[in-house]
Formats: sequence, structure tokens, C-alpha cells
Amino acid sequence: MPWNDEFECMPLEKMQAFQLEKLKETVEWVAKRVPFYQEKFKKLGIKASDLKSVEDVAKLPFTEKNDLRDNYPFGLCAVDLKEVVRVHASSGTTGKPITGPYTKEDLEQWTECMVRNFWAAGVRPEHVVQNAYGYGLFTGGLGFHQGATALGCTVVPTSSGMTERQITLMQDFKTDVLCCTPSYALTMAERAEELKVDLRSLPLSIGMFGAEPWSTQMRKEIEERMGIRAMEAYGLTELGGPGVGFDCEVQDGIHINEDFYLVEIVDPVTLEPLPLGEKGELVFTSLQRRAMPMIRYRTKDITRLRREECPCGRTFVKMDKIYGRTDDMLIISGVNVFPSQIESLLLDIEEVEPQYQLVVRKKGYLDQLLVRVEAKKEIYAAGEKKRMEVEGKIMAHIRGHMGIGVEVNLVEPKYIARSEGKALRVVDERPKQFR
Ligand code: DLL
Repeated sequence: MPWNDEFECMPLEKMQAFQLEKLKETVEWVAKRVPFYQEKFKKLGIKASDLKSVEDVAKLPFTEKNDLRDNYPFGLCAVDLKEVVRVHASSGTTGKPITGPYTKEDLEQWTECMVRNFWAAGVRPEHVVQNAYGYGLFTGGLGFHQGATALGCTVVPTSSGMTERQITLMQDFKTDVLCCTPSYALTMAERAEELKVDLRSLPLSIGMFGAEPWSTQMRKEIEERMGIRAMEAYGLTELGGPGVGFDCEVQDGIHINEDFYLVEIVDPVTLEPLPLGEKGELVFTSLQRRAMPMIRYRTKDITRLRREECPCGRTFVKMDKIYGRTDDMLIISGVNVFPSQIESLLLDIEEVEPQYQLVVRKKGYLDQLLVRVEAKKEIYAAGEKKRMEVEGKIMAHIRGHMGIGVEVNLVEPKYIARSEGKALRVVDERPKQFR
């Protein structure tokens, strides 16, 4: 049974009527208070009363990350700062940070979304939750903290880092649930193995992972190495942080909290809305946020939406695991490549560790990809001939599945820096003008 079956199991027609009402309210709210949207709506000649169905959201203008940067820090804020009770921020990889302000009501809604996420993952009030997402401006730490606290769990706010201490606390406090990025979970699993701590024999049984793309194969790897079920959490600072979407016990697709977020998939080039089932860029409109509502926010995340009956009973639309971000997508020999695709192929190879990095270089006019992956200790020690054999095997595996030629470099164990937050998977060595 879902946490909030009134909304989580709402029939589609009723949900869409609810969404339309909230969409109109949101459009009216920002039209009155945010000059950025006022101007955009005026230019397009659109008013809240022109919206007759949820599909009419396509009449509204998009919002992009640069709009948030240009209006840094509070230019898109729809309320007086007096009403803002919290501000999160995300630095991203380039430029100014973007801000995420919340009213008291926004925080309550966020908590509700996070409680649904915990509940769907199988977390219950009697559980001990170790929260190893970074606390601070990043939304992961406090978002998971609020959700677990509201559910009544015993929260251990470790934040990220100090991996050995994480493992000790897991043993001492009998942690049931671990929250962190999937790459940090892998770092912990590896460290525990080195310390001869068998995580599989501990009470730990649920992981709540997100904040970065990870493949289904990576999920299986983490589940096996930790003896847990690895559940998904999806969200972004611009839309209030984690809690936008989560998976259920079926582990087949991420349900979107549709009473809070209206979701679309658009073609990232033409920006035309795409029908259900087609792969494209995720776009969200917040339906109930007050401090900084977002109209058609382009996430740059690529996935597909599916509306199907889920055995869990939730009627919320589902999205596939995020394939990757448009800004991480590489074009190798004319083929679009997401790091997570290479990740899942590397995980098929038993001679390597799931620690890798993709280096993009320019050769003439073409982009070339070098896959750096760590060899298992005994493979590395077996010498150069063995290493070349494994490199050849990986190249053939990638060519066989993706039709692209890549260079593979088997590196020594521990060559790649271990992640405590979001892993750095792509190293771009192309001259600046080609990026
Ligand atoms: O990463 C919020 C979050 C915290 C989500 C903890 C889940 C858990 P940002 O730092 O703003 O916010 O980064 C948002 O991270 O656009 C995606 O590209 C990526 N991302 C987040 N969750 C997932 C996921 C947080 N489950 C960006 N799978 C998003 C794949 C994810 N990518």
C-alpha cells in the first residue's frame, strides 16, 4: 500500500483535472510576481485562462538553467525573502550556482514527497537510516533527513565521506537503510571488503540511491556486494531536490509525483513534445511550489515515459532510469553514447572492477573515446600480455553491442579516484572550441 493512496493511486482523469487546476494557479502566481515570466507570457500572449487541458502546458515557455543563472540569486523568486525559510543551491560544473528557495509550505511538500520515496523503498518507522548524502547546500542531505525524520525513523546524519567511520557506524548502530549516491555506495562496499567487514551479514537491507546516472547492471552489482535492495531516488535542485520521482518494490521504472510535478518529454533539438514511449528530454512544471515555481524546466536528462498499470497500485506515470544527460552525451563515430551504456558493458567483464572513466579526445575532426577501467588485482598482476588480452576483449564487447570503436586502457587497481558524492565519469580533453 502506498503512503498516500489518495494521490499516489488517483485515477488518471481525476489527476489530470487536479493538475490543470494547479497548473493554472501556478501560472497565475508567477504571472503576478516574477517579471521574467510576466514578460515571457506577454510575448506569447498567454494567460492562465487559456489553459484548457494539461496538454496545453505546451503553450507555455521553457525555462532553462541559464535563466536561473542570469537571475541569480533570487530574480525568479515569487515571494518576498521574508517568506523564504531555506535556500539550497547547486554549483553545477560551470558558472554561477543556481538557487533553490523554499517557503515553509514548500518544505512540507518536499517532506511529503520524500516520505513517499522512503515508504515505496520499503522503509518503515522502526528502521535506522544512515544518511550519507552531503549535508549543506546540496539538497540530498537535508531532503533525505526530513523525509526519514517525518516517517519516524532513527536518523543517523553522517553526511558523505569518512568511509571507514560510515562502516563502523553501520555495524554499531545496526543500520537498516543507507542513503547516498550509487558511486559512494560502491566506494563503501569496496572499503568494507578491504576491512574484511561483510556488509551482507549486517542488518543493512535497503539502499536509496540517486543524484547521478547509474546503470541497471550497477544496481545489481551494488545489491550483490552489499546484500541489499538498491532503490532509486530522482530529483534536481531546480525542482526542489530529491523526491521528484522514486521507484517502487517492482524496481521497474521511476514513478513521478504527479500531483506536484507535471512531466513532459520533448525533442531536445526541436523542443516539440514527444508522445509517451519516446526517448527525449525530461521537462517539469512544478504544480504547488510557491517560492520559486518552475514552468517547463528543461532538465537535460534523457529518458522515456510509460503509463502502465503497476503491480504496486500507484497510478503515477513511470520513467525509465535516466539514460544520461544531454551535456554528458558523446558522439563517437556518429553514434550517441551515454556513459551509463559503457558502464553496463564494462560490468559484464569479470576481469575488471566497476571503476571507470571516459576520456574524450579529438583526432582530426572526430571525437575519440578512451575507456579507462581498473583491472582486478590478480589480472593486473598477471602482466602485460594478460592486460592486452582483456583490453581486446572489452573493445570487442563494446564494438559488438554499440558498433563503435573505442580505445581501452586497463589501469592498476585504485588508479581512479573514489567517489564520495557524484562520480566524475567523463574527462573532456578536447580543445575548448570543440566542446
Ligand atoms: O542530485 C538531487 C538528488 C539528491 C537526487 C539525492 C537524488 C538523490 P542536483 O545536484 O541538482 O540534485 O542534480 C540533479 O542529477 O538533473 C540528473 O542529471 C541527476 N540525477 C538525480 N537523480 C538521479 C537518478 C540532485 N536517480 C541532476 N538517476 C539531475 C540519474 C539523477 N540521474
